Order: sequence, then structure tokens, then C-alpha cells
Amino acid sequence: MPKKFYITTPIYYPSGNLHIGHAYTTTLADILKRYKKLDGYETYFLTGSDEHGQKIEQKAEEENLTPMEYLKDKVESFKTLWNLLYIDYDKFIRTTDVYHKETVKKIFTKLLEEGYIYEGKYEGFYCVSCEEFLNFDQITEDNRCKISNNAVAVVQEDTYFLQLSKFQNFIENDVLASDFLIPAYRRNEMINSFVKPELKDLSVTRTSFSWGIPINENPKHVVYVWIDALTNYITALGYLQENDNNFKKYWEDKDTEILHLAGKEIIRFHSIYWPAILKGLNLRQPNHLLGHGWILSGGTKMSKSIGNVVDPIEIIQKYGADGFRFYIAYELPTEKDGNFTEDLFVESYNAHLANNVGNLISRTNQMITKYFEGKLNHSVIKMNSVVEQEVISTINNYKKLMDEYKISEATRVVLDLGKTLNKYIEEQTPWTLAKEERFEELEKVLITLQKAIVVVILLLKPILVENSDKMFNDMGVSNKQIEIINFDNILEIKFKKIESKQILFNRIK
Ligand code: ME8
Repeated sequence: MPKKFYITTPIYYPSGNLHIGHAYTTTLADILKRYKKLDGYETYFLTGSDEHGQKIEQKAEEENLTPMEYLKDKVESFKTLWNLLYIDYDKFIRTTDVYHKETVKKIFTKLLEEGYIYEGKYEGFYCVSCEEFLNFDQITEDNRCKISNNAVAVVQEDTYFLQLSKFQNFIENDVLASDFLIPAYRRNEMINSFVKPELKDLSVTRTSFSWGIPINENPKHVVYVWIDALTNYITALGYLQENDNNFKKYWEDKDTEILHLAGKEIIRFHSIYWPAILKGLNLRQPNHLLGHGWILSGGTKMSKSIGNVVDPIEIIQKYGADGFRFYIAYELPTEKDGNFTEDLFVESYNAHLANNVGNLISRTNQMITKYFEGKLNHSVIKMNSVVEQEVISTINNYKKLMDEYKISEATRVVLDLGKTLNKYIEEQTPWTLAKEERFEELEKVLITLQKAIVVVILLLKPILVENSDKMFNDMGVSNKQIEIINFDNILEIKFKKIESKQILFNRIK
């Protein structure tokens, strides 16, 4: 039985255009999916859009459109961005999809019947931009939301509450005491900020606006963001629906590795509310939540509501998807905040893709073509054993790090191998071996490089999706071989005569 992997991104609000922050999470998810696939897993990758709520209702009104009219173009623009970035998602869920709305109603009823939801009244602060009820410590002295900086509204309305207090013990002693939330330091953060001071019951319906899913029990109430949004991770798989094959396969089966990705501002919802909802529904818990840091711009979070955003499409059109994907993978480790500016991007591209990886492939391709007409005799001469050991330990380190979702560190290990190989060329001076007609030694050096470089290409394949086939071709790997290559057989693959020489990762001036 193949191993199984289910990965999700947050479903983004279509209240504005997506920016680099959204592209960050989705690209990380895509890289992990592609890695798992290469490692023999059956994979399922879910992304989508979170379409209900006051913010969307207001935006549509501003543009004189119905919410559905407003959403149409926005959702198309999400998909356009994902296509430009080579995002290989398996399903795109819209929370306005009928199956989702019907299932959310059933989920609500189930939680109500189980006694986890009760009717009451809410009074307090609300940030429309974040679609979030706020405590005193989440607002500034002049009544602004500390996250979005927008003025908060004071609301008072009838609502249903999810009785989080019933899950206090479970969240503290099971969920947050386990390895569920990554990175580990965020576990204490959640316990100290939200769980220890006592878990407050969560308002889960609204009556002051109508753009949402009306509950069966009382249609003047629409489900408020989190029960609608978080449950997408199971409604998309068919939970409580006629065809629930994917739900059985990717959720109920305990052997499936389930990973949610989310930015740090919504870790609370994913590590407290979501496990509580699942527990209330008597469903299994996901294996991990990777809560990542923010991409900053001018020192604060890059965000639609602040307006300090960089458009990913401009960067991709100027420099290609791979450069962008590489920057995300390597330069923005998930455990801390990071920066994106065009200068930093160009610097990174030149140092790693042009000078290291691109240069390595192009030099080696040229030497094999020039000295051996593109074909080396692998059946007689073996690769250098010291380099071979280094290659094997690189594959092992890389896999270990990727299995811990440490994409940046895993990428570093591959770049280090690239540097070692460039250094190997400098030390072996193949051009001198050629001049002195020491062809056997020369062939061994080039065989070593050819075999080691295809490992570099393979390990970067989940990231450099636009160019990886071209890179393999430049090293004499046929398209047929590319299809069957994996981490176990990479050192045994057969090479054909090198015919291509493509210009990859030129230095950006
Ligand atoms: O929160 N740096 O949607 P959203 C890094 N609909 N990541 C960023 C980022 C930044 N500057 N800005 C955004 C919502 N993101 C809800 C989610 S899920 C059940 C419902 C990414 O459009 C990051 O993943 O505000 C963050 O958590 C998400 O976009 C927020 O997207």
C-alpha cells in the first residue's frame, strides 16, 4: 500500500488580490506535495477561497455587484496566479460551493445535537478586516485592531457559541502537548496566551449580516467564519456526503499523514478551534500544523489591508516562476519572519541559481560535449567514491529535513553539494587533464560530476518545476528516464548522449 499525504493551505479571502504572502504558503504546500510524490506517496493537495462574511459583502456593495458577481473574477485571479506558479493542487474549494454549504449546516446541527453549541448573546469588539472578535489586549488605545490597524466596531448581537471550555483539557494536555504544532516554540505561546487564561466560548454565528451559510435551526443566523472556513478541510474530501471516498482515504485512514499550513496569525484557530471541532465531531486529528512566520514589507506584515504588498505576478513575469519558488523555499524559512524585496531576490537568484546550480550544469555539459561528444562510458568507469559518499549523505540529510518540513534547510544541503561540485571542478582541473591527454582520469571526473549533478537536479525538482526537465536533459537524462527517477534509483540511471544545451538561470544584471 502506498503511503498517503494530505496537505492544505488556508483558504484565502477574495477581498483583494493575492500577494506574495499567499503565494508563500501555497508554494510551500506545492513543494511538499511534489516532494512526497517523488518519495512514493499518494498525495492530495487542497486550496481554495473563503468567500463568506461581512468584508466580502461590503466589497461587493462598494462595486455595485452581488457577492457572487464580485467573487467570480477574484476566484479566477487566484487560479491564474496558481497556474503561473505551477501549483499542482488537486482540488480548489470555494466556500460558496453547494456541497460545502450543505455540509456546514449538517456539521452545525451535529455539534448542536452533541451539546457543544448553545444559544446566547455576544457583546464586544469586532474587526471586519480580520473577521475576528477581539479582546481588550488585541486592540490599541484608540480602538484599532493591532493586526490590521483598522478601527474596530463594537457589536452586540444574538449568536450561537461553541463551548470551547469543554475542550480545555483536551487542547492543553493532548493537542498542544503533542508534536502537532510546528515549530515547537509556538505550543507554549498558544498555551500561555489563550488556553491557560481559560478558553473562552467562541461565537460561531452572526445575525447582523446575511452573506453566509444560514443554519437550519434558525435561518436568521449565518455561520460565522471559523466553522464555515475550517471545515473546508473535510467537506472538500466528501465528509457527510454521498461520495466520501476521499474522506475515507485521506482523512479517516490513520495512516494518512495530514498537514495543514497556515500563517502565524491564524495558528490559534487551527491549533485550538479546529482540533476542538474535530473532537466534537468525533473525528481523527491531523498530524501536524505548520505555522509559519510573515513576509514583511517595510518592517510590518505584508497585507491587503495595510496595502504594502508586492504583486507576485510582476516578479514571475519578469524573472520566471522558478526564481520565485526558489526564493520562497530557501530564503524564507518558516520558523521566522522574512523579507521580500526585488534587490534581495536578484541577489539570491544570482548567487544560487546562476552562479552555483546553473553554472555547474552548464560547465559540465560543455566539457562532456567537448571532450567526449556528449557520451561517457559509465559501464566501465565508476564515480569517485568520496564524492559518491557525499552524494548519498546529501540525499539522506535532505530527506530527513524535508520529512520534518524544513524546506529551507533541505535546500541548503543541496546547494552545499552544488558548491562542493563546483570546487571539485576547480581542484580536478579537467581542462589540464584534457591538455595532458589523461583521458581516463578526465572521464572519471566527468562521470562523477554527471552522476552527482543529476542528484542536485532531482533534489531541487520539487522547487524548480519549470526548468527541472531541461536541466535533466542538459545532463543527458531522457524524458522517459525522468518519469521513473526517484530517490532510490537516481544513482543507477542510464544516460543518453547529451544533445541539448539550454541557457538556464542567466545572471540578472
Ligand atoms: O486568514 N506573510 O485568509 P487571508 C506570510 N480566510 N503569509 C501570509 C502573509 C504574509 N505577509 N499574508 C498572508 C484568512 N499570508 C482566512 C483563512 S483558513 C481555514 C481561513 C498567508 O486571505 C498566510 O498563509 O487573510 C496567512 O495565514 C493567510 O495568507 C491569510 O490569508
